[in-house]
Amino acid sequence: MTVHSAIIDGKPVVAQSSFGVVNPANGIEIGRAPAMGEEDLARAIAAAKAAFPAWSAKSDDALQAACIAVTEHIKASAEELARLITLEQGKPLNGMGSRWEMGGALAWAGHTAGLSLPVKVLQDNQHGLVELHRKPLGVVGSITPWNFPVMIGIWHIMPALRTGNTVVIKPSPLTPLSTIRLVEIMNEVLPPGVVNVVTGDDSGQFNLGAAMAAHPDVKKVVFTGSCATGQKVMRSAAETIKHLTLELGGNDAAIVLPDANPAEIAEGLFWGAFINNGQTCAAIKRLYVHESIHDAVCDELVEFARGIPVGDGALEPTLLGPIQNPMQFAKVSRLVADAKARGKVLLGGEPAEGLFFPPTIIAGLSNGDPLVDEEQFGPALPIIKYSNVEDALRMANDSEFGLGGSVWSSDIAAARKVAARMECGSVWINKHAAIQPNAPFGGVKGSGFGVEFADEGMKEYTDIQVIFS
Ligand code: TXE
Repeated sequence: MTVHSAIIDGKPVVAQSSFGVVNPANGIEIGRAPAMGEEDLARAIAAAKAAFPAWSAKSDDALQAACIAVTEHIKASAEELARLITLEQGKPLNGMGSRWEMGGALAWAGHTAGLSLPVKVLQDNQHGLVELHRKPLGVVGSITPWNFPVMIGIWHIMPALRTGNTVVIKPSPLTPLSTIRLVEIMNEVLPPGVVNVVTGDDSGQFNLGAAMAAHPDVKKVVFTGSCATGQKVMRSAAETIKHLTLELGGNDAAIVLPDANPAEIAEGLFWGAFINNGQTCAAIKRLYVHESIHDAVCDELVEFARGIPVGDGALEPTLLGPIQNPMQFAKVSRLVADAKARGKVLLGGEPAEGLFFPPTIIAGLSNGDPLVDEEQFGPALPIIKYSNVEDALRMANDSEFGLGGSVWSSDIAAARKVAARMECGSVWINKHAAIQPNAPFGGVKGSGFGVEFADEGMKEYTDIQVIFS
């Protein structure tokens, strides 16, 4: 079995041991990644640190040109990367799958390359000139999850590079191969050491992510993953007072107002919930529907969901693949088994073969039921009936999370008023999870802090220096 090499200082690196990466569609090992230790991590961070002075000294135009070149170079390998994502992540090539993920990755890379944080003049008068400069931080540590390995890697790496930082990325042990390949491709056009990748399997005493978050030469950690691990990152980073961006879990609520048109919104609701099999930080994870249209919305949603082909993501017609890993499969199975005893299964409800779990829709649930309160992060949607909007808002906001939310209505002005009262970082009207590179994205409450994307996201990779003259 091929052992893929990590990339440190522009060179391929293997470790003494390796770990297997499995295709979730069939359980077959598709490759191995290096199980790296403390010395490998130290080398990667040292390489990024050594590359920093020259990279950060580049002019803004030169950084921009380099980021455009990186984007163009990735574009040439988009199909290869999409196929690798499908192999290790399980998502389909088509639909909102790996080709879509690569489209997103390129859109974000291109947009970020085009941004700029010029010097801002705060004052220029007889009392003097006061300028606000944005300075890169140094080595940025990126820790990514398994749901969108390449797109989230791009979200972390590109703003760091654009602002003059260097990077060490550590992908999830479940999906390391597409990140390794991404970094390999980037290294074909970047100076050595500017972007490095290290891999480890989170087993045993040594945890690569934790060590990265504690390392004194890493000046910032950008982390996307679970709340529990985010807390650990925060603790590890405290000793060295690192900058942090934490994009943690979510339990997004969607509120369907009484004037919504069930037939018109069914498709948007379905993909808002089942995008990437529900394994998406900002997906609909609780659906609140007004009693007057509850049954019609359930019927339309189930009707739409019945037509979705589930299978091996490598087959062109597939639109939903397997759950990515056994831990997640067990979590979804547990929550669905519990919900079946409490509510009414409208669709699915029984695990299929291997890691396949059919789209599952369960009505008759309420806040307090585990499938409603916990982040299921899988293809199982709870529906909660409500009778007045105040109740719906109270239930939607009664969560430790605050990533995204949505309101569905034929009256946009009314929907905007409800949206403004939701406690979350992004609210969409008549759509969900429709993130875009020119709008900042981040969570409130337990979903983390700091934003990604747009100027606001780039600023998080800089320190402010004010020069008074
Ligand atoms: O995440 P982890 P897991 C949620 C989802 C899922 C749960 C667990 O609910 O069921 O998280 O998934 C690295 N210090 N999300 O276990 O552990 C790890 O190697 C630093 C939501 O996969 O958070 C991986 O690279 N890093 C989420 C990354 O952290 C550590 C996406 C994320 O893994 C570490 C994924 C440590 N001590 C899961 N231990 C989203 N926001 O979209 C592990 N890691």
